[in-house]
Amino acid sequence: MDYTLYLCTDRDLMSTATLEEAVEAAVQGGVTLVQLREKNCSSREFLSTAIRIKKITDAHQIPLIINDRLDIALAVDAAGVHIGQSDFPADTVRKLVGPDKVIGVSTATVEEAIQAQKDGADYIGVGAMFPTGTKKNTRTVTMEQLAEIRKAVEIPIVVIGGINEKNAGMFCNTGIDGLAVVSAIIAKPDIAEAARNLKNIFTGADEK
Ligand code: TZP
Ligand code: MG
Repeated sequence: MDYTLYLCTDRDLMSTATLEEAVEAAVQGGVTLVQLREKNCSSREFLSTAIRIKKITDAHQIPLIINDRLDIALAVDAAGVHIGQSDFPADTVRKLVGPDKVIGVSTATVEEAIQAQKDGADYIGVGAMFPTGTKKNTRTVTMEQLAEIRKAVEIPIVVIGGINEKNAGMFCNTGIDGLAVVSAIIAKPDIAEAARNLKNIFTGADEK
């Protein structure tokens, strides 16, 4: 898995008419992983969206992760599922999805990160690193706490929450594996360009 640039979708924020267009553009721009995050739709709609988005990610050989819903992840044979601290614990999810699916867990403390790793998570999302309007009731993680979490676990870490072109460079030498981004990609008028810029900043490709 390449965690370098992880797009989490949000149809309320996308600059395009359809989610398919947004995901296609983001993939063109170099996103390495896509998480389908649907907060306000029926199970049936979530399923049909997942089927449509997976056609795009499959065509580009990009893994698709489903937010919250392991049943949908299994139904569409997604690469994995991403769960939060109020969802089923990762060890329970692991029993249900088997050894091959990727499990990501949202964490904001060293304790949660260690627990996620112990429970069989493949990666953790750490944040919110910065204020964000995309999700309500986030907990804040400082750069110092991130460094503690990095020391405490071996599994890959993606940072999330308010990541944009201005602050992405702060993560270059932190030992983390990638940037997870919603609005700074999907809400931009040119989604592909936004993805390309963020990836270049994080990988150091735009350093002279
Ligand atoms: N989890 C923690 S912060 C957040 C999620 C899903 C939202 C991140 O969105 P943005 O637009 O990249 O700040
Ligand atoms: Mg969740």
